[in-house]
Amino acid sequence: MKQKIAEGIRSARAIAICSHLRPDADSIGSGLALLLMLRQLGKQAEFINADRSPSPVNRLPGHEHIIRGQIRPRPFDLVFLIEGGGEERTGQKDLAGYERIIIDHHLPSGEGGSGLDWVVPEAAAVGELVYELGLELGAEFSRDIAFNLYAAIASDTGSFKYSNTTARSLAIASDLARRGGFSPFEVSNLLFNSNPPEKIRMLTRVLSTLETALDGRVAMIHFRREFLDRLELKDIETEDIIAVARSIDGVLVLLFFKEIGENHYRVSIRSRNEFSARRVAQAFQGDGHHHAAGFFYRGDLPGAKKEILALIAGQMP
Ligand SMILES: [Mn+2]
Repeated sequence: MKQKIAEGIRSARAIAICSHLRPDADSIGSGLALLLMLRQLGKQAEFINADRSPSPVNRLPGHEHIIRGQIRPRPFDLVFLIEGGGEERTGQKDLAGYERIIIDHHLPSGEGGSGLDWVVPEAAAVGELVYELGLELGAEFSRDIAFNLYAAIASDTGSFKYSNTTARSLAIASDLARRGGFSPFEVSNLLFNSNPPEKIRMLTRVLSTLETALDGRVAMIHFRREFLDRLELKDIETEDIIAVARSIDGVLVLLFFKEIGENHYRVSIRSRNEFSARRVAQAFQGDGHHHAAGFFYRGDLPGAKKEILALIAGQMP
């Protein structure tokens, strides 16, 4: 597949890249690395995103190249969709008529781009796939390209700690650090040691909602919109809050409820071992990976907890 994508790139002149809404370090880092590779090849390439990047993702090298808005009506021969296609995922209102290629490591959820979609669920991050594509294209891994790809992988693996980390992830990361001439700590420092104080205040509020259920095998935390009221934060990046709550010994499932409207929640599920977060999410029309998935829930919080816990209880080993 990557050979075919490389051919597609070689024969295109103008190429757009777009990531998903609420972009993370994998989608932005991978997209920026691809952008820089395409420009290196002399392509007229643009990275166009509907959503603003949260901090610290907006400090990745080259981030200033990203244009906010819609791809339509600009002319492009090829559009890369990083981590999923479809309007709901990308925020792009009109992609029909463009030649599209999805590069993703989530199982496809229906909205394909073209016959050239490249989806590898075994990859820890899209950063690993863009690295492979870079080798195929014969790209020169400049410092910024390598740094962005390393950041993409480091972020999606929680600094190479999560269950998705493979020997391949480590080998790629090592090669990137060597080619890019940066120290891994520079990336860790940017991604993990750059929290504003407000973020830590938010963390204490969310963690104070901690509850456990089903004999300590399920942990639940929630975020209320009013938590933001006295803080200057516009939105929160939740992955590290989730990581703290799911680190509790004996917890197999973590549920994070984020209030996004009146009686409307985005529910993130994280699981360990055999327990499938994805199966729970699918029962509520959501999707994701085996250990990380999510869905939207309409209704009040006590009702949501009751309904979801009943389902989880039925799936516990
Ligand atoms: Mn990812």
